[in-house]
Amino acid sequence: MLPTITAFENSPDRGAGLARDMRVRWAFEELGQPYEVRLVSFAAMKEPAHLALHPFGQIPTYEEGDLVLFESGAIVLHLAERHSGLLPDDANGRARAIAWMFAALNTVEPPILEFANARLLESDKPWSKERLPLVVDRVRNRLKQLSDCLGAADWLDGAFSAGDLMMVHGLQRLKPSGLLDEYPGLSAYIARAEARPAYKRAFAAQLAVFAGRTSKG
Ligand code: GTB
Repeated sequence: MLPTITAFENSPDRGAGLARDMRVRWAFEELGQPYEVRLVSFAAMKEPAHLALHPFGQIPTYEEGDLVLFESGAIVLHLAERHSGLLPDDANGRARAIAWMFAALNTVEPPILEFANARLLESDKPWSKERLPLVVDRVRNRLKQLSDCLGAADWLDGAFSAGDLMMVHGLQRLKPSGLLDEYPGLSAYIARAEARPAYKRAFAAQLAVFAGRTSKG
């Protein structure tokens, strides 16, 4: 039995690759491991069968035999630990790559999500205009720090790792805002990641879900 992940049946991003199944698909592709996808509707995600896999009723989930996982970071780490290709062999390099995964999830992504929510969900609030610049400043601060840290390197710490995978996918959420244009080093970093054959395969697979829906009308 192949491992099975869940993904949106009808992703609100219309196949832009921003939903978090994309991270897991990308990891599978980098590691050369086959997988299956079960598509779930928004309603099904809140049903007991899915809640038994994911306590918060979200995607992605991961099932492999007796093992059920949720949280994209935990799933990518699980895959990276079991197959070679996304974590360095040496113990210290491995620990640093995992630290970058946590940095992506805990330090860089939160202000990005706060910004996305402020734009999407709070723009009609009377206080929104006053708050938004503060939220944008927090994003800019992190992008500057990350850009300085990356410098002229291709990847965050040596070879491409699960840390880069998680970081790039978090940063991509900013694309529509234009903020990334202020950091050419980060834009080039994202472009390098998107040029990877594994990324392209994963992107095409999730886009096919959206294309399949639209061709059915
Ligand atoms: N911390 C969890 C993880 O990393 O796995 C977060 C999982 C999560 O946020 N899942 C979202 C979900 O299931 C989909 S990816 N939401 C449904 C719900 O909560 O009811 C987040 C996402 C959604 C949509 C876009 N988009 O349209 O651009 C981008 C990202």
